[in-house]
Amino acid sequence: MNIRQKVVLYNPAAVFHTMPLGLLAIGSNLDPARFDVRIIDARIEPHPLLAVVREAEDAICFGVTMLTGRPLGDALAVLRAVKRAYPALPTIAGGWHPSLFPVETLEEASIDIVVSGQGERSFAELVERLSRGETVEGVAGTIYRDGDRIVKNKPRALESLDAFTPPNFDLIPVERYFAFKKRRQLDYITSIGCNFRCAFCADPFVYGRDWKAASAVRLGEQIETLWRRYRFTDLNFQDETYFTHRDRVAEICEEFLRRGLEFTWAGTLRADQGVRLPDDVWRLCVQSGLRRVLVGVETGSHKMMERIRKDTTVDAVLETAAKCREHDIAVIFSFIVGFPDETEEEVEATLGLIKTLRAMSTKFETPLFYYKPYPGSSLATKVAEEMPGTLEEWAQFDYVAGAAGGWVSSALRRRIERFKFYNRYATGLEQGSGHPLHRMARWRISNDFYAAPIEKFVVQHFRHEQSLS
Ligand code: B12
Ligand code: SF4
Repeated sequence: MNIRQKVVLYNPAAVFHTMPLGLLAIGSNLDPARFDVRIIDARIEPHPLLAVVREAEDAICFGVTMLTGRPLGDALAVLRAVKRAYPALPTIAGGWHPSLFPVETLEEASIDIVVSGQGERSFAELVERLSRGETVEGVAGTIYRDGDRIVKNKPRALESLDAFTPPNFDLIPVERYFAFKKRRQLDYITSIGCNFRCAFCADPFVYGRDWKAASAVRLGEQIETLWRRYRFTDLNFQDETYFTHRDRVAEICEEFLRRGLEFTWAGTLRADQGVRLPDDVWRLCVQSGLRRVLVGVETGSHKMMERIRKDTTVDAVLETAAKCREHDIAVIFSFIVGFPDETEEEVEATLGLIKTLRAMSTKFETPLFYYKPYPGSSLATKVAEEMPGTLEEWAQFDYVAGAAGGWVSSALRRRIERFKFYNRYATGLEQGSGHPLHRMARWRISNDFYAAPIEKFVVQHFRHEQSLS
């Protein structure tokens, strides 16, 4: 007889096929001898709602991870269906949105418990309680509804990832993710939180500027096991700031090299970290397979960098860019525009920096996003009246279409939209560098001429696609 109790976890629909690392983390920290963890990911499952309702029938709880925006809307639809089918089944919400808004999340009748912040330990304790039919009173890191009351247990301090069982990728069909991604790329996370304080980012609110990481030797062991098992060819580190400790970065590279692991890898880098990284560590990174870094630049204006508390400089961005070019590393420099009170001059400084970076290397990409406010930050308080109030409204909050906030003038919005379009095609990555659209886009960007954007109308008419910016 199977005495393992079933725990069903759901990853809502979203763009891209990044592996569900949050659910893998919490699912892997339940005792496999006692709990049978089923992860259903709407991005790869043909009939996710049916699968959830079928699996949840004999489960002891149902957990959902929630990102703000469309994934939240999908999560709510599934939670409501599960609650309708099994009113007594405890439902748990975790991840970024519930961590930012635990009380508002619990106002939704189909959610019983919220796990705020790092989930491994809180979820394991919670499931223990539920498996014994006990209440969750006193389980740190959780907030729950008790009748009409919302009860907040004390928060849980962040723990090093070394304290947990590493993610068991057998809980998901890894080959199917490879197929959707069209490459044998494994996603992995080596640290949680971030020490910085950027005023537009969710991380400082959720993790209180704390940062905890797995040690290099342990990571080396885990990655070697996974590489031998899945033979991935690329490793995508999803850390907020992978390059936080340069010694750890160097040690991880040495682990990869010492173990003879052969794959490329990518990670997140702040511009100031790039400046501080010694040349021998840059070389070690490249030697161990570094192919690309993601640098959140956000703005080309010094004043705006200060207002958003980025704690770095435009010069640092350019210096890091020069180093990446020297070491032949690809970079995604991501930018944000449309901050409240951002002046035209500041926007122009951002567009100017994008042009400078793009001209430095064909391996540099420069996606541009519109600012979206989150409460708690000094920036968001300036546009408080435009912010959603309820869970339902947050679910409608459209990130993917990338609309500008109501505070951005229509003239500026038009300027940005046209710049984004031509900037994208000017790289030559979309159509190939000899294509007429590419040549036209380069000419427009170089001459700052965006009137009568016929190419834009034509492309948008024939191509309906979803992107994150
Ligand atoms: C991969 C990723 C995505 C993937 C999502 C993959 C998926 N699973 O569906 C994709 C590409 C779709 C995505 C999209 C976006 N993302 Co994103 N993304 C990430 C990223 C880089 C990694 C997430 C991850 O796997 N982390 C590793 C795991 C282990 O951590 P975790 O998910 O937080 O899980 C832990 C806890 O949260 C908790 N937990 C999580 N789920 C659950 C569930 C239960 C039941 C429990 C108990 C606990 C629990 O326990 C876990 C272990 O400790 C994070 C940054 C980061 N490092 O986390 C940003 C991040 C989550 N994204 C962010 C943003 C802003 C976006 C976009 C808006 C980007 C954009 N400009 O367009 C879009 C929005 C999506 C949309 N609305 O459609 C923000 C926060 C967004 C928010 N408030 O929800 C983050 C934090 C980045 C940042 N610092 O700004 N993203
Ligand atoms: S460095 Fe990145 S993760 Fe850290 S607070 Fe700033 S934007 Fe957020």
